Amino acid sequence: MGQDVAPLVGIIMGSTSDWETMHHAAKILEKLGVPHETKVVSAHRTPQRLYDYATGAADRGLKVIIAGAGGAAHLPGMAASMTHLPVLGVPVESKALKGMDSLLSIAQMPGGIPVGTLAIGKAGAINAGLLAAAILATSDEALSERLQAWRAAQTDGVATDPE
Ligand code: RP5
Repeated sequence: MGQDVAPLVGIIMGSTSDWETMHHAAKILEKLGVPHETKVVSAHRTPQRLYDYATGAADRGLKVIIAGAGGAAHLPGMAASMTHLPVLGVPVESKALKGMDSLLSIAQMPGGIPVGTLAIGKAGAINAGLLAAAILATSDEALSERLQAWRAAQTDGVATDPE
């Protein structure tokens, strides 16, 4: 998004290697005209960066955080533990366990600190973007109309015949 627009959604990921998946969240937000930012923030390798990001997110004007990570994916849960903003977790497909490790790490939060967990990989990243937009659209009529138009176009794009 334009540099001069304050981001409403923060997309964070554990590694630059997650961008291949997480850019799908950014792409859908771009399409829907939702200002967002993207950062590499690792729970394991850059814990201080995570602390600073999560504790400062609300004060900087962010409304939703999308966090993608793979393997022992602590990023979404740790981020959620340090902010009251809604956190959407995207399990990135890992090499060893195809993302099942990421999915379970993100989904199995103990009661009290929720993370809205999406599907593994690209579908999860797209849906995290759509869900973030839907959350923001509850108090933004123009965005709500753009989101509804996007969904209607998707519906119109579904063929009736398989070939
Ligand atoms: C996690 O480890 C990241 O979220 C990434 O999915 C995974 C592998 O990271 P790299 O070794 O590719 O940097 O922390």
